[in-house]
Amino acid sequence: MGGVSGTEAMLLRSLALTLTLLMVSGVQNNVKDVCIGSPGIPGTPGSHGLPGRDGRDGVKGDPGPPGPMGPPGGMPGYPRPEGVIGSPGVAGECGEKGKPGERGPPGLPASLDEELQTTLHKFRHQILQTMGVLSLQESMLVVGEKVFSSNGQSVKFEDIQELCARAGGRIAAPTSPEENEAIASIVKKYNTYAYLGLIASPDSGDFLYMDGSPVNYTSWYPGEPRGWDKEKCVEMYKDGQWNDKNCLQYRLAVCEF
Ligand code: MAN
Ligand code: CA
Repeated sequence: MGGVSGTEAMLLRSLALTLTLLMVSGVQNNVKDVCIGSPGIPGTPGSHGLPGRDGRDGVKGDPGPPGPMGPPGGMPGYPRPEGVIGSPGVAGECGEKGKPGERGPPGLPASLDEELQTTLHKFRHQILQTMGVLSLQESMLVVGEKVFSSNGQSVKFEDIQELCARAGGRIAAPTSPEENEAIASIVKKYNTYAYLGLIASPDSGDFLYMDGSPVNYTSWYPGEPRGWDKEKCVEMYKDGQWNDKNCLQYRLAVCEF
């Protein structure tokens, strides 16, 4: 029995190996390190670790700015609802006058146009009726081509001109003894002097008709005109004689047509 069997030898070798390994790996049970020297220099920092895991989702951000306009050719949108119809606009300016039309077909000679003859007869009859009434009332005096009339009003020279023009005539101006007598009869009837349609020329002082032509007939009262540049108008006395007079008196309005 003094020898070591094979099995025992094997166990012993295993134990020795285990102890050797334990000693080499530095693991020692119940063994306390006892350091005698000064502490060593710290080692160099280790290299960066691996990136960490993604974090959790953040809160929702603000809406971004509108994007650029897309290319043309998109789908048409829905039509908008119709609004109330507005009031019509102001009429435009008149256009230019058109060209005259073509010449019409030839008509009948007036003497053979029965409709025209009937109309003319009717007109003549109506005009004679009207003139008969006005003459009877002494509202009008016919002398040749002219008709004289007054409404009995006395106004200034300029107002007589306006009054006669509005009636379609002009202030009465005698161009003959007959016309002068007709106007004088109206002056007598209303017992009021009348202004005549004559005015002194600003240049010469000569008396002119309202159209600027020189008088071809006069009936001055003896010694008149003598108003020089002060009396530019002409009044008719009741005997039919004339006096130059300022234009601002109230005188009978006698018109001729
Ligand atoms: C007044 C005015 C004049 C006129 C003289 C005549 O002075 O009527 O026009 O010439 O009388 O005496
Ligand atoms: Ca005078």
